[in-house]
Amino acid sequence: MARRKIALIGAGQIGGTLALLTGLRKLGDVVLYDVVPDMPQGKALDLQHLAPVFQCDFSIKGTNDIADIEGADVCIVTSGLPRKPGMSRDDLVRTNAEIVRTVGEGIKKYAPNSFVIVVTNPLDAMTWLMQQVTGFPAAKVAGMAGVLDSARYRAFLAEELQVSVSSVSAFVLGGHGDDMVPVRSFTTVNGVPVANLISAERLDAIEKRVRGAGGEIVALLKSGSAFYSPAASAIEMAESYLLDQRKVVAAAAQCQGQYGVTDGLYIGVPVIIGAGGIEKIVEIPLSDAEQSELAASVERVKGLLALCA
Ligand code: TXD
Repeated sequence: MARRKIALIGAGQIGGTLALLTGLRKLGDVVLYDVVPDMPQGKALDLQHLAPVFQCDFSIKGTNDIADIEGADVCIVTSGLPRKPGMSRDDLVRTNAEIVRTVGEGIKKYAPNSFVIVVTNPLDAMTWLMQQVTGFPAAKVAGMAGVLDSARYRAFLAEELQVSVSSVSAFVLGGHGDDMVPVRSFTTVNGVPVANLISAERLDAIEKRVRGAGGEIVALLKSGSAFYSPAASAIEMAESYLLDQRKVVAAAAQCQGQYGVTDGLYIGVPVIIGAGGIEKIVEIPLSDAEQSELAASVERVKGLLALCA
């Protein structure tokens, strides 16, 4: 059986890390595309030299021609500008909307059967725009943010309790913004509700840090934003699709009434990802507070869509 083909649209900090992780996880062959002349070719050559060291057989092509993504099974889109200190994710909307519109046309033309994972911020609006531009079925266009935000929640809880990260299960839903919704009522440590293990005050502080975790990294890096954990999170979604793992993760998916969200809006919800893409949106009972926080997050995302038109 031929190796699968993964197209990475954007070869910057996250794109380059995606290429590395795709090779190490042996997910398939890689096309690394960017508009910066020669840069993706340089990163691809570097990764080709890595392959023998880690004994991972995969081909990788760096290119400035989007036609080279022809026939890709998965497209992971990171093309766009990252935040600078003091900027919100939403400040990127106009610039990145133009970029996403351009690459979306290329994906529609050259990879019409691919599963598209959008990473570019503002995430929920860019994922909605990608689905609009490609016209792909909603199940084949998803946004990566919930896996990352949930991982941040899990990491902080594991640190607080001094337990293995693999023992912590968490959901962070809603838009990928400061109003994201850590769902405390469904966050557990090996099945034990986290509220039974950590005080409400500490959980409030941890959840505040989760919402601000992206900005905390931007402030420390001074230029650029997080890239290792976003790349790893997108790889988990791609792997669940390519290997039909049917993992239940938080991801930006198109809602048609679920969680009271209608008119095809993309927002972070629990989903099953398998060979069909977003196989199902899983509806979990939220507390009144969690539901109203989600509704507020939805309103913010709606406001961004108007700026994408
Ligand atoms: O959880 C999440 N979804 C977020 C997403 C987590 C962290 C970063 N988030 C966003 O991802 C960030 O705000 C940006 O919008 C994207 C990509 O972040 P990255 O750190 O990888 O940015 P870089 O290093 O600037 O890389 C972006 C690349 C860069 O090399 C540009 O030349 C390229 O995108 N680019 C393009 N490639 C192809 N086609 C076009 N039109 C294009 N325009 C820019």
